[in-house]
Amino acid sequence: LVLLGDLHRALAPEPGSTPELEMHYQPKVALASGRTVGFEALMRWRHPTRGMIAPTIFVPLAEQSGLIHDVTRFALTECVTQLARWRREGHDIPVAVNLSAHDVTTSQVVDLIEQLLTDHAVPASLLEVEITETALVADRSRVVPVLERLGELGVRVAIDDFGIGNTSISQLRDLPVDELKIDRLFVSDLREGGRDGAEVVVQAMVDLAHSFGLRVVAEGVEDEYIARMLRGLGVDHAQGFLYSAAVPADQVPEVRASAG
Ligand code: G
Ligand code: G
Ligand code: MN
Ligand code: NA
Repeated sequence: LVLLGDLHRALAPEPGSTPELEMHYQPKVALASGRTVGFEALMRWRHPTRGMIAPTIFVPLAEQSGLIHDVTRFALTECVTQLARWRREGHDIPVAVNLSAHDVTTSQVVDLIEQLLTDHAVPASLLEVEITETALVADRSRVVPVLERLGELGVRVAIDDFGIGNTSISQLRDLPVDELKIDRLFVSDLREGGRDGAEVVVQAMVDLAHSFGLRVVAEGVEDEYIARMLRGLGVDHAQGFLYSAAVPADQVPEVRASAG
């Protein structure tokens, strides 16, 4: 209850007060070249007395209380503003924003995205959204038209945390998405001495995704051994502590230098 009021305050800060919410950026790296090809934006809450509060705590709280649309608005506004700033500095590099299941059952979020891109003169091709597999299939008849509108705008859509939901192959085929992000559970199974058959599972996901024309991203890549395996399995992009954790925007140039 205390947290809910606090989240409200964090989302609508008094002018001149220290901002509590902030987006951090984790690089996505092309496995073939080792180059940074984009970023995933992850929200951070620096609470004045409780310290850092993880999104796994406050996002569900926001979803239950109806504040999620304000959380999403904050994330999208910050990211589009940052995209515009990077563009001015000569870097056209895509950023992916996580959307909640609650965001994608109506097209309001598409209107917001369209408005932000127009206001900041940012091309839609630089913005991507990530939606969990579970959210995508839970309310398909309402979600699919929203995804189609995003596609018409030119915003790319990724299926997040893929593999832990129960999407059938035909459901996957019919989703208007561009990218599939393999959940880090399957990625960590690939570690040296990891789970038997882990490679076969990831290979099947890669082949399925590629046969539908989707790009494949592996999440939670923590060591070079796993990165090598993923490269061999044909995974396109990777994200994880091997490359960098999520960092504030002003630390991103260093990230790019070390990854490039
Ligand atoms: O970076 P991290 O461990 O803190 O993220 C934990 C979870 O919180 C991830 O599943 C991520 O998708 C989610 N998350 C992070 N930032 C946002 C955000 O801006 N919006 C939403 N809806 N979820 C987010
Ligand atoms: O669910 P989603 O993919 O949106 O969230 C990404 C989450 O994974 C964030 O909490 C982020 O901090 C975390 N993360 C990023 N890289 C790694 C990694 O290499 N290992 C682990 N264990 N977590 C990671
Ligand atoms: Mn994500
Ligand atoms: Na994920």
